[in-house]
Amino acid sequence: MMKVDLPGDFIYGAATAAYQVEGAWNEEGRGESIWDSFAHKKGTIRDGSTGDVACDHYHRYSEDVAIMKTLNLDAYRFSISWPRVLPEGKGRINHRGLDFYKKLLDSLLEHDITPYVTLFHWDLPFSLQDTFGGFYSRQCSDYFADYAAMVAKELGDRVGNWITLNEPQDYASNGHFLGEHAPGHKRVWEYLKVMHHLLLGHGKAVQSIKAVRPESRVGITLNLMPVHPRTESEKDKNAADLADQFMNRITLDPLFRGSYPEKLFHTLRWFKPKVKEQDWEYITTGIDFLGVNNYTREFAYHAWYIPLLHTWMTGADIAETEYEENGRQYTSMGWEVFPRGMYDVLMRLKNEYGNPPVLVTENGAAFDDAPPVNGRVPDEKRVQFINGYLHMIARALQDGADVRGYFVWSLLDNFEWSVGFTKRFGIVYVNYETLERTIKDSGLWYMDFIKSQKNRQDEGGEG
Ligand code: IFM
Repeated sequence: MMKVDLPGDFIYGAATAAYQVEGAWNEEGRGESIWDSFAHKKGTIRDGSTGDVACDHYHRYSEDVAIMKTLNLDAYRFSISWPRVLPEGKGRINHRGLDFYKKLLDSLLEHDITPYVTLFHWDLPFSLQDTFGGFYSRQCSDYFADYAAMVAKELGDRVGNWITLNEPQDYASNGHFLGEHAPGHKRVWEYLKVMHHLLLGHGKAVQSIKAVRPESRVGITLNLMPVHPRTESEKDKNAADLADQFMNRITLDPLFRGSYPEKLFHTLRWFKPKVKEQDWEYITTGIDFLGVNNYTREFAYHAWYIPLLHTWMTGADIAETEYEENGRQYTSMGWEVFPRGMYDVLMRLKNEYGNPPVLVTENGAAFDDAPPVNGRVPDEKRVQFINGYLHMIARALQDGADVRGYFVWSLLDNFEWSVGFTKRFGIVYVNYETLERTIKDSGLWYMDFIKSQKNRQDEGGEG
């Protein structure tokens, strides 16, 4: 096990998202989301499952908060289901939905666990999709900002840290380009427009939250990963550069530089969004922290039909099981375990994007866990995974990156989007029949790790 030393004020957390854990999909006034309608359609989810019940976190949140306390977590990142609080996406407020979040927040605060609240983790109110085309329409950015302001007003006495969007690039590409996620569109022409409207919505939301709660800290979470050429050929290098623009710079450049990556916009020039001068004022609104989700790296290669294509396109083809190939370990998503990628992403932010304060808002792995035996779930590979990535975070910190915290994905095994319950990312095992929770060995390891980091600091050994 690699030794990891992190700073005294480093934040240790775990993350989830509403549709993946809450369940209670049609209870107490919740409206329908695009994920409800998508998952209810035959053939969309690998195991035919839905998030109707998921982990039943909606009814079992007290038990889950108690688990977080046992794990010594400082913080919990979760998301608000937009249609639970605004069933039509705008206008009428569902106070019973807000009450759920108030109870969850009160319980966290009583246990001294700091909430980090994501406002949009992909479960768009169905009615906004149906009526306006969702984020394909510019209007949606205003509805998002209004929703953010309403939630900040209602919950801002309990929440100091907001994350506007989770992984906008993933939402736009999987939902509107590949059609693997809700709303299930395979429409290449929607990708850049949806991206732009999401980023615009983010900027407007930062401003609307600050207008209501000036003291709040607001950030955005991006999925970032190194993209390497598959070979050293010029063609593959060009493909890697373009793929990097498609996956990483599509969000980083607008947020931190006030521009879109040129080569990508040239390649997709027929599908460019309408960008107004004023949009940049919103999009570049200062953030208090950047959320980074990193799991793996990508390889890119040239293809004659569209040089943009690379292994990411086969992401639709998620593996059946974990495996090893050429000395490399792959998770059961088929994602290469590549801790060095975390270091590279963090150093890139330092060197190329002004070294923003970073929270690693997601990192973790799906492995083929067996059900508990005598209350134990041995998941050594996940322990190695988390330890390896934390080690790289510590290295990036030593080399000057400004990393403030780490949230493991995920607290619980949960509904993994298009592959349903076939993948387990949790540090806590969930039996989907009984909904019983069992802390896996990785959870016990994380619990001890957090404690030992804090003990070291108490003993004055920090640094
Ligand atoms: O489960 C997802 C999460 O919702 C967003 N980031 C990646 C995770 C693993 O695929």
